[in-house]
Amino acid sequence: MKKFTSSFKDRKYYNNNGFIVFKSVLSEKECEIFKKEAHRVCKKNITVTSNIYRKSKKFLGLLKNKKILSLADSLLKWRVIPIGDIFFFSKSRNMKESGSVPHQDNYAQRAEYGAFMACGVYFDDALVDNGALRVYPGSHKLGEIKSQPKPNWVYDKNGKIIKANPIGNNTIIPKKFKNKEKIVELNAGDIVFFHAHLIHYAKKNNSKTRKYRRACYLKYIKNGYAFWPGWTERRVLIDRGDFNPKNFQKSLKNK
Ligand SMILES: O=C(O)CCC(=O)C(=O)O
Repeated sequence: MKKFTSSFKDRKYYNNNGFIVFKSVLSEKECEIFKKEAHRVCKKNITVTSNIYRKSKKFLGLLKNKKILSLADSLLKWRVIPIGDIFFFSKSRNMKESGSVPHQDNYAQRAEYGAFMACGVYFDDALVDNGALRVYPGSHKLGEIKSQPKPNWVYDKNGKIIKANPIGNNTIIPKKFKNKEKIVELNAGDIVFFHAHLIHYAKKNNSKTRKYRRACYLKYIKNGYAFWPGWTERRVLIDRGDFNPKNFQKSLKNK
């Protein structure tokens, strides 16, 4: 069976570039199940949906997926804890979605440099045509960059989300990174980890042939690190469900 841990080479790549792709982590069948589930829980409200795990046990399970957690732990060389997610339908020409603008995720949930990481899980192929993710390799090394934030969502008077604005805080791309943009094309089942300070964005899906670019971004914090949960999404620590108190007792006895 394929081993799902990051190697020394993977860590080196992630530390240098601020992101890394792992191919075929989910099967085609798993992707189909997650797509169906997203449509079931969101019904006709096809827009960017944060914390979809609060509506769905399947997505809660995705945050605790053993392969993803093992890759994440080994990449940061630290136990990571899930704190939330954000699901994108990226439906072609959808009026309720607007893609995203360049941003560093550390504006929406904040933590010490290097303590927080996102994991994009792709359920459809994501190519230039339907708005693949774009990153600025190495930009995470700059730390926090100036931005011009705007609200991510438009609400009705009852507080219900009507549509998503371009997601992100409009990071001002530093001059030396302006021509460094890299398009990360992915296939269904691939995942991409990225550092909380990596500048990234994705254009709106305007494809004539690819109806969706469904992806869920899982958010992880290093165990024991404090974080600010964000005003709108109010992230919380989520139990991974893989802590065995018996093993913990044993490890104390062996000390
Ligand atoms: O896939 C997208 O549309 C962009 C997602 C993104 O930038 C994010 O969740 O931080």
